[in-house]
Amino acid sequence: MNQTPFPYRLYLVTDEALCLGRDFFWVVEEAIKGGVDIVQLREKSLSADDFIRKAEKLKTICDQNHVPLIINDSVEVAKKVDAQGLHIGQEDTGILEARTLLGSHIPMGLSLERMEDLKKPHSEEAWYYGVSPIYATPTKMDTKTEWGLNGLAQLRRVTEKPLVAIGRVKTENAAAIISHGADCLAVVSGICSAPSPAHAAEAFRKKIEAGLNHQ
Ligand code: TZP
Ligand code: MG
Repeated sequence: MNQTPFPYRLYLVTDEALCLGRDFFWVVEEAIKGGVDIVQLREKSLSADDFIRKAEKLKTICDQNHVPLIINDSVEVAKKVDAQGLHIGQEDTGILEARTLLGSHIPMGLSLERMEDLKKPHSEEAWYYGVSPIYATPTKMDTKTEWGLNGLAQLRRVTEKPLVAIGRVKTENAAAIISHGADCLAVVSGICSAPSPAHAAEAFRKKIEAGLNHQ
């Protein structure tokens, strides 16, 4: 079982297309200034070389700000840039295979789409679970299920792993998601597309505090 601590509360999952034409790295730095404490680089259409270049630059920024950088899906990129973690979904490289390629020092987040995913081989090796999606979202159109608050609360009862909720997480529902058992909120559009990513992150942090007070 992975024992790497997970003290993070606000997880920025990046999508440059949702940054409204603003500089991608500026958006991430503003978000960190506002309270994002972990960042995931999620790229679906870049070439391997461009993905690595972007990851290297982002790693420098994250290192300067003492925030871990997690790479979505790509074992190769995570290895190349010495990322602090890898995030994998149910359809991606398995945890054991990723570990063989990366080494066991790189912790891995795993998306759970339904309760049964918990029983799949090696799911207990994950560093944290992505509760995916908590709500359906236009940012990711290929999801088939939704956990909702009740599903999240049920999951909370059966695992002590850190739970990271993702999918239409907004300041309006943030406190409720935390009070139903999430440890951390993962946000794409709510920060990337906000008029001020820094102010948006600050607002999320306040809601997270409120939610923790009602857990
Ligand atoms: N995985 C499940 S939902 C999602 C991902 C990457 C996208 C969440 O985006 P948003 O804009 O925060 O709803
Ligand atoms: Mg994936």
